[in-house]
Amino acid sequence: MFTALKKKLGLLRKSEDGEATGPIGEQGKRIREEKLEEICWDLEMALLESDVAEPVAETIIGELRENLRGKKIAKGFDLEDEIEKSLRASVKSILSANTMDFYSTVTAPEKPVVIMFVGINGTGKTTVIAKLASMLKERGNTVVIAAGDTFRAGAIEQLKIHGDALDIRVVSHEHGGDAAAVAFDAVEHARARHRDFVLIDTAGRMQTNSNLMDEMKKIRRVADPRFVVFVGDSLAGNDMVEQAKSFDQAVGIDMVVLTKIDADAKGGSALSIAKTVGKPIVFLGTGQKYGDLVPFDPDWMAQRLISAA
Ligand SMILES: Nc1nc2c(ncn2[C@@H]2O[C@H](COP(=O)(O)OP(=O)(O)OP(=O)(O)O)[C@@H](O)[C@H]2O)c(=O)[nH]1
Ligand SMILES: [Mg+2]
Repeated sequence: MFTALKKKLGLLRKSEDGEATGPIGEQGKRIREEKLEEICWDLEMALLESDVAEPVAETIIGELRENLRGKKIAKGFDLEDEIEKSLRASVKSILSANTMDFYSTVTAPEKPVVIMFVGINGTGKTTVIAKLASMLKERGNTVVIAAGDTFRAGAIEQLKIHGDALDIRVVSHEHGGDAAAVAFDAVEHARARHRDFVLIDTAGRMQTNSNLMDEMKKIRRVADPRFVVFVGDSLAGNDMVEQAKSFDQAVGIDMVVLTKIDADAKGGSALSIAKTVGKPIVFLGTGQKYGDLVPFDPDWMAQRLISAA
């Protein structure tokens, strides 16, 4: 991840001996001001290339500038190490600002706990629901899934395949039916049978499509979920921030799952979401199998973003 940043850091190491861009400064002194600015500029560009939103990149580089400015070039001073340390600390602090333990948050005495999943098309909502249903079941919970995507051809079938594989009840109506009614039925079904959780799947929709956004609001009104989870595709980069904000405005999101982390070479979306949307990231999707859903860990993510630079 952060491929562009890693490349820049690699180039810096080469230029530390002064070949390409001039030396960083004399031993015992501080880093030359022009050199410091050049480094900060380069790294800020690299962060932006890695899908880090502008204000977030500015914060990180601002902290780096302050840290480097105070450093004396002692014997054995390793600029790249200093930069890495500073970047990792900034990234970790951003990622740690708003965390939430999913299981302790969603565990409630009143059953069922209803959780609705929203997001634009193809981000991985249905897959996340299947993964989560599998996890909850493994933890001894009972789960009902609502096939609330009555819009896309094949969506109900897709969920039923998961339901069969996991031996979990999927409540569905016919294709084209009223999604809110499906969600309502699933909640009633779960209530009557004292099930622990209802996971409501919804159709993917662009945040700009007001009809579909209204339909989503209706599902929320009718099913009255305890939590709304925004599922974002990490490959969408900064677009995801806008999506999350729009969905939050429309239905109020409580938490975020970031998917396709395994395919994302840039990695900035986690930072951008954590800093600008203000909702905790609870899980990362790291593949297509049921087990590929890991609780979000700021340390792990900071390490993955910055190390091996
Ligand atoms: N590599 C990878 N692929 C994923 C991940 N999560 C989901 N996918 C894949 O992304 C594609 C879309 O996933 P879905 O779960 O159908 O997405 P959706 O948001 O329900 O899509 P719509 O209902 O059409 O809006 C599928 O091919 C999934 O296997 C992930 O974490 N990593
Ligand atoms: Mg789906």
